[in-house]
Amino acid sequence: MITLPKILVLGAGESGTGAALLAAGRGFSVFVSDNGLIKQNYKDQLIKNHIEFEEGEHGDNLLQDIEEIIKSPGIPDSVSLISEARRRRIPVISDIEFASRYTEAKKICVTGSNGKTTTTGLIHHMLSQAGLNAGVGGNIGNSFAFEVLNNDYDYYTLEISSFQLDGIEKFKAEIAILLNITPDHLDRYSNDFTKYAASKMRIILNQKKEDAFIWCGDDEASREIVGKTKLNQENYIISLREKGHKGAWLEGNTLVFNINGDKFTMTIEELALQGKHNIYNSMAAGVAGSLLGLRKESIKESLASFENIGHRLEYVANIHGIEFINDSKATNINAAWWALENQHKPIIWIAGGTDKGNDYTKLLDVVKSRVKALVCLGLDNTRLIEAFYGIIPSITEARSASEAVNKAYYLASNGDVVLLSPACASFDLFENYEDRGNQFKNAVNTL
Ligand code: UMA
Repeated sequence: MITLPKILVLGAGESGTGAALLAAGRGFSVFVSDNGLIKQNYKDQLIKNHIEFEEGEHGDNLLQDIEEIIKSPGIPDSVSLISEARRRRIPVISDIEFASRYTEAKKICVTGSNGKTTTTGLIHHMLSQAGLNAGVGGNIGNSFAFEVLNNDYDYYTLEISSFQLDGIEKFKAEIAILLNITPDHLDRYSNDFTKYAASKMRIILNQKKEDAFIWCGDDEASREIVGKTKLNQENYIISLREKGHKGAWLEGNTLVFNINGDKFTMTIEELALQGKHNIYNSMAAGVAGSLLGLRKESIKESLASFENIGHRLEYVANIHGIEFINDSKATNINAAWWALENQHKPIIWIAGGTDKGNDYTKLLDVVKSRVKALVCLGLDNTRLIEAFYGIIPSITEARSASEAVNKAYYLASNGDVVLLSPACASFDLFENYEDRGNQFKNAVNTL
């Protein structure tokens, strides 16, 4: 009998638990170590799958007999266990590296400091609309490991963070997208922007001639690092300033896609997602769709129909460093959980409305870790206040969208996000969720 190597999984969150389950399912002997308390839903899955774990510490002798470590992306390289593993030459990989070994699917991988969630969603929408057997995950939603464990897709659109890219060896994106690079997470990169940029650039690692790299020619930092890199693969530029290259550009109000001699156009008014940043996101998605051989009409329809999910994690504005997001369509607990989970900045949360018997305890973990203030936007906010009293440091009430926006703006600081994600229906104060979302957007735009 072949004995498979023993794997140590560090961290038992979304990525670690997914990787542990996948590894165990493939016959590896797995041990999971988390130096914090493991969330109940992940712990339940480890127990159910008979995977050994420890929590509250990374114990002694953890590295004994270990042949590979799968490190969760949130764990910095500086922890002593990782330094020791490197000294002993034990490979340390990320969950996306591990998961990629167990799927033949084509991977469309999106990275960048801003816009990756939207672009990932847009591409996934496009692939699904075209009838492809396609999944989505990575830095949003389910980890790639969980996806590979539970599904058998032909295509994956993956949002990928720099932390995940730091732990790849053979992982390859068939289509790699780099949207932009602006300073973020610099604490993990010795406050050195060039190190962070180099990490983002690993999105093209292992790409071959037949693979594609889509990047933004208008982004200075991307230009600089791409300029210093020898590209083996085809590269496609998205730009609002330059024209005539392979990729996409703007002529007046018309987007021109030019992929290997094949051209098609659509106006920016037709795009579902408005705003300059969304032109880049739509360009990147359209180029990717075209490279995958989707019909032009299908690509255009998808870029136009993505508005079906308007009021769903819709970016509204950035005012004095405070981002405003309209997620009015989140009328239940699950939707609000998703929205809260996907914010990476401190949240001023606007929630409430017609409560449909919500079980707010399901939000406690994510709220505790991310929400700094709650603005209750409903006629009767009693249940919401009871659920989060003593948990969220600041709770206040509002009876209109503009009052809620003004109060949230007052509570927010530079670097925060104001998120309208109500977890409740809108009928107490608004006609419907669209009306609530529109009133929210109007109030933000008049700040
Ligand atoms: N832990 C240890 N040892 C340590 C430090 C932490 O065991 O020294 C444990 C914690 O106690 C915790 C676990 O590690 O239980 C958490 O690991 P993690 O922080 O990597 O979180 P996951 O739940 O595995 O989520 C990660 C990504 N998180 C980070 O990169 C911080 C998720 O991106 C991603 O969706 C998920 O994997 C699936 O791939 C989140 C994120 O904030 C949304 N990403 C950053 C961003 O987008 O800006 C990069």
